[in-house]
Amino acid sequence: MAVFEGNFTQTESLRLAIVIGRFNDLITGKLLAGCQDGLKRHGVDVDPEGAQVDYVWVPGSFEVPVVARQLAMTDRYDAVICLGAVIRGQTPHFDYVAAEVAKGIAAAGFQTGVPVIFGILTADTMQQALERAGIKSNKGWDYAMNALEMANLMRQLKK
Ligand code: INI
Repeated sequence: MAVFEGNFTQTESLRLAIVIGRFNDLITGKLLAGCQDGLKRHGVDVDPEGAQVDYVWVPGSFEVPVVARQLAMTDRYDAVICLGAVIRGQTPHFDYVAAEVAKGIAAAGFQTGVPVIFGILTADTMQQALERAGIKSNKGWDYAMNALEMANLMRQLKK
């Protein structure tokens, strides 16, 4: 028998897609920068003109799942990373958006068999979101690592 675990070192042949919500782009832009930094420092060519990463911008987090599913269905990608920022306001809008995005991203991965990374930051305030998008740490880096680990793991499991 065996133990399977994804690594972060065999990255040169990976193909990734990153879907980014433009809503709260002060935050999502920083998440994207953290994500690219993590990928780059693990050997991934993050240049949009290069062969490894495609980028797709959508209006907001609510639109992320349908695009993530479409990308995953193409069979072109080892993982799809979803980046968004849902920040609680004065209305219940937050709850609707956050719940649907979480369900939709889970469904996109489950239906296609491609790892779809849940990089949607949910926060009560802009300050809280900023702290997780670069002021203290940058969750974008973690999402990059999650994608590399899952992409490598799935390749191992398919052999
Ligand atoms: N989209 C976000 O990504 N974050 C939010 O905090 C947010 N709020 O709170 O409204 C948000 N709304 C837009 C939504 O994602 C859709 O783009 C819009 O409803 C059109 O479908």
